[in-house]
Amino acid sequence: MFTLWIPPSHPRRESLLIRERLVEGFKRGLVVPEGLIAHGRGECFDYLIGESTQPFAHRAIEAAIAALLLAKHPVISVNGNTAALVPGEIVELAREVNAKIEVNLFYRTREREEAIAKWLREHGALEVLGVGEDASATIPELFSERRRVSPRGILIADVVLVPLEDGDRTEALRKMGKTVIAIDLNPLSRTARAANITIVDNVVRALPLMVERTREMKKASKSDLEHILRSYDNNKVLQEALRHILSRLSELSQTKLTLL
Ligand code: PTJ
Repeated sequence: MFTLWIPPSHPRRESLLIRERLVEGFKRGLVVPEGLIAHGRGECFDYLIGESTQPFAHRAIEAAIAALLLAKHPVISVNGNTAALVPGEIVELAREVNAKIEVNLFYRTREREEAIAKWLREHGALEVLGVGEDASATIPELFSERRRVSPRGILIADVVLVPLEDGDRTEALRKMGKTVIAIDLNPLSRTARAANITIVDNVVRALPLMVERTREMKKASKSDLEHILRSYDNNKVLQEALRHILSRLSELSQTKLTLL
């Protein structure tokens, strides 16, 4: 496999390995070609952020976990890219917060639904919703294939975690009164701006962190979790993400950039 050819000392090794996971996911029929393009867009923003989890993302993660732990029917929505990048962490997080896992695809085909569900089961999922006849309910005002959801999952969910989403669905879910948590490297995307809580970070960093933080936060009282949620301001978090990019670029623009 190509990954064997990336030397340990390669300065972009991590990033190349993540790419390889997506290419593998593409070959397995989990990821669509458009998903590879979407990843490239994400990589660009990750460069701007500095490829590390920033304080604004930590705050959003904390609020997201509070929302998931307080929820009656939490659901983690999974698309091709997320399944390829963090399958084990999705299963672990679902277990920690007692959430359902539902496959929800923009480019929906029965083959992909089943391939993703099988992949998640191989990573420990006991139940995966949203496959075949199970996706029998519809989200009003949504015309993409994402409108089809499970009546036992997203339809009745009060909190939905949507890593790597499209803005339309986030808005439609909000109109249905659901709390939407997005993970999106682009703080300017419609998803990022429409969600209740936006974690501006790479899913490969955010998901493992969420699992770790959930284990700690499960010990907190209900009123502490409610306080975290009440004092969270997504607009401030998005503004901070942009200010972080601005100051980073401003600092970089005054340093020596050439390598040799
Ligand atoms: O698997 P499907 O059929 O549901 O299709 C999935 C894709 C991703 C193709 C579909 O949802 C899509 O077209 O998404 P968009 O509109 O391109 O949005 C993807 C968003 O995710 C963009 O804002 C990217 O910046 C962001 N993104 C890409 N990779 C990552 C990411 N955010 C966090 N972590 C990443 N690794």
